[in-house]
Amino acid sequence: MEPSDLIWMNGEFVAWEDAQVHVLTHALHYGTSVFEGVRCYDTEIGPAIFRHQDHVERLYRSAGLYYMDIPFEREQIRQATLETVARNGLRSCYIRPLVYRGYGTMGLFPLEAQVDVAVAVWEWGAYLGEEGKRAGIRAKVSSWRRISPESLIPHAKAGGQYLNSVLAKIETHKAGYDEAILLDDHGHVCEGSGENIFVVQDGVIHTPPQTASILDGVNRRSIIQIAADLGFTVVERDIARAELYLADEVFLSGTAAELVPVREIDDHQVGDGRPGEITRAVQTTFEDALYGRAERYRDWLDPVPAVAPAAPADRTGVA
Ligand code: PPE
Repeated sequence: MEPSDLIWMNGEFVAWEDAQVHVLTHALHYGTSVFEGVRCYDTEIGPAIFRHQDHVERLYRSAGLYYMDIPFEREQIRQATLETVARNGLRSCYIRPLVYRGYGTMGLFPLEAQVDVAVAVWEWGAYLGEEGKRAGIRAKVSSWRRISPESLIPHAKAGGQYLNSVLAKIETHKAGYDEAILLDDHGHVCEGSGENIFVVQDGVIHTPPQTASILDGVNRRSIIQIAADLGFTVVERDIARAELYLADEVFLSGTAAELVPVREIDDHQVGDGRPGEITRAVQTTFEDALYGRAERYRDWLDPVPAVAPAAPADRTGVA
């Protein structure tokens, strides 16, 4: 990864290499953390964070689902994030807000373990490759099912839950594919290891519903809105595995990945093996929204104020 200069930790800026935790940090042992993945783009109106408030909101909801009280207000986290991007002198970057149970308490009863917060930013290119975004990727349906709502909370973006994605990712990587598609515990199509999924058939866009153990993706919502604005019909419904193979077009969406066409699934070519027309149309408008080229979606951008990069350990004034 590409280190930047400063990381915000519990209200202070610390040097990248000093942003450390104790080995007995609760979250390291039990996965008791929640996080976000957010991106800042060098847009038409300057550096701006895409759907920032929506990500902050989901962070608080994920924390709440695991009974974690974040010791900062939403607006403090938002300001800290804007300042972290600005002070690192970055015009575009990936942003990782992290809330985790810290050092001082061991054992599975976590409510007395302190809750720490960090925001890190760094330059991170196309998650599934530039070529993947352009020409499409090859996916495999994982033998691992997506975490069930009977055991965990698919709607929470929680650290420990990602062991499920990690297993699926390793399996598909070893088998020579670019990405995993997970089914839910009923065998319906759920999502990628770190992306939501869309399936186009006969001109209609389908995506699994909230009840299919998905993470409620911020980009999923953006794509549903953009597709509707472009005049396409979007239907949220259960999708059978075979529909992946029979689809005209399939694509994935996520903050890290952005919008990525899928050209092959389990060695079945999707459509003619090239990104389809609907995928292209939605991708173009989506990227216009990310880069501030589409007036209509300017509300989705949270501009980063100009701040001179500063030395480590300066107080932010928001703690
Ligand atoms: N499902 C999962 C399981 C998921 O992790 C993500 C984001 C999504 C769907 C899409 O959500 P959204 O980004 O709000 O549209 N995955 C994040 C983490 C990736 C990582 O490797 O770390 C991301 O894209 O930032």
